[in-house]
Amino acid sequence: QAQSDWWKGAVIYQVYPRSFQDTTGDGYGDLAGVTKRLPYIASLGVDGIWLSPFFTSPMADMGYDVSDYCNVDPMFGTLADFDALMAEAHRLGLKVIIDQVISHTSDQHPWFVDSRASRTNSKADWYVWANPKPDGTAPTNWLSVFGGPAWEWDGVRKQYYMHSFLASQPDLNFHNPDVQDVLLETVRFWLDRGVDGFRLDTVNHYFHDRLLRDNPPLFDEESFGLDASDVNPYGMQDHLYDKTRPENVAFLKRFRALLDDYEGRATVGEVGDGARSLKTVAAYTSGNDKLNMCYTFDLLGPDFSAKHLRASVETFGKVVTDGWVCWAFSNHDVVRHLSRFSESAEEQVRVAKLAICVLASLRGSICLYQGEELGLTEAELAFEDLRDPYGIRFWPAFKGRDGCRTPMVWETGKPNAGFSSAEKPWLPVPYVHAMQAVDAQERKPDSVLNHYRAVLSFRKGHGALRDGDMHFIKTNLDVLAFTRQKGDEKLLFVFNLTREAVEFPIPKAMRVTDILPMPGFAPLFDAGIVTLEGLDVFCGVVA
Ligand code: TEU
Repeated sequence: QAQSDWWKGAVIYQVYPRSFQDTTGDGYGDLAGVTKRLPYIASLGVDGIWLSPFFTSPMADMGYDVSDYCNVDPMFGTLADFDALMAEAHRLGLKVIIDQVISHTSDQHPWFVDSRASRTNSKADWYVWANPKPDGTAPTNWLSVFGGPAWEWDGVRKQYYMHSFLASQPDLNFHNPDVQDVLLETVRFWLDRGVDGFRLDTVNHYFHDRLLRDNPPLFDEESFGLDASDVNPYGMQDHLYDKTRPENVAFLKRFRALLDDYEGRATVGEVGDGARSLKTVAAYTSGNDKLNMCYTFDLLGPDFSAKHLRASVETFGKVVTDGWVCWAFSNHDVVRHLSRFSESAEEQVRVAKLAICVLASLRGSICLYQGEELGLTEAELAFEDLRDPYGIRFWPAFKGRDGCRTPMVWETGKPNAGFSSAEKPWLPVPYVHAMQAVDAQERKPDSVLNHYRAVLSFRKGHGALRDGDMHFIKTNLDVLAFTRQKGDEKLLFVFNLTREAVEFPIPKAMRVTDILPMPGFAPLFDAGIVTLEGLDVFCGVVA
């Protein structure tokens, strides 16, 4: 594999800096803390990290509301701390991807402060401003992802501005070339500082419909299995405006052209576009001249069935022939997957071990979210503990995203499990998590942590897993069966994701030449039949 293709099939570990390691005792994680823990991350056998935002921010959306793209928020440290992090990561052979949240800024960003001051200033058109409809209501019926209309009235300009997320996160106007230019300058700033790539937040939100057409209402179930009508009193909508239009694609080409001035840099775009995601991902990643890969919400829901996994992965394989996908079961926006996928506390360890086997055998790159390698479950928090504005708004129908953002747990016996010496960190450390801290799991050979290491090393050891072909096998059984193949190496995987045992006959056209047990699993194989227990996996070399 060429060095410049490092991202293709890579395993990327997502760090949420605010909750990773506090070195100052203020109760918030910081960049120096990430640096301190990089040897641990390297010990997992991952290829790199994705750092959630650490830029200057009023933190209305935990840093996804940036007020200075080219600086580090004092909460997280300084640019010098960032440089030290980069140097240590590279010394350890880890790539560093940073989060670029450029679809919107904070309302405290100087650009927006200028833009809102008058209708005639030089940045007047840098954001999406519009007059009310003739009846005095908002310009369109568009909705904010975080609830309510996507428009906020501004008393000074006497106009509305658009916000896809919080009202304190105004959307930039990408139709204005000056906006594109200034954003690409900030991207260059980080390229020059040596970052290996970017995760592009809400990349399908960059452009808006300039014709300001109302959207037809639509119930869209993408919101993490929650009934959308419970979460958002306005319901969800489909967009008339097609996010794969020429202007969207042209900007991604500009972005890529900039990256191509540098060696080995990569992008992963976050595409939460509901049923349209397939088409959007294909359009954004085709032709090797736009994004390198996209990240979708397909595996972030409650469904861990063979049917669902197959439907998602197989259709992406068919449609995104010319691009590359990045899969994840967890991130900082969704309920931790153990809490979504397991049916009882007793089976959690087994589900954790099986889930990483599934993820590690898929065609695509994969993102792990800090703490999943410890088998952490979603933290149960009281309303008083909540910090996520999205959760605070919709509690208790939607409890928000704090339950997956509680601190990493390092040392069982220490206050806050070694995360922070503060009396009260920004979110509490659940007692059950402290019991699962890294130090305790290091000592246990069969811990979830050591299992992750073994599985990631298994993936590394087989080129077919990293970027080989993937073919699903026709079967009437409720199993996820596929082959991965590269060159002479052809591996067969059979996953039983149900709780019932199942017998799977090896297809006639195949011959198992070797059994290659995935770490932690050893189903019976006899006379061409695999007997899988509930929650089990078979892997064999086939000819
Ligand atoms: O998320 C984009 C996104 O669509 C999510 O808002 C998702 O729908 C929501 O979290 C459901 O729980 C990105 C970031 O990952 C998220 O943390 C930010 O809040 C959001 O963008 C706005 O920047």
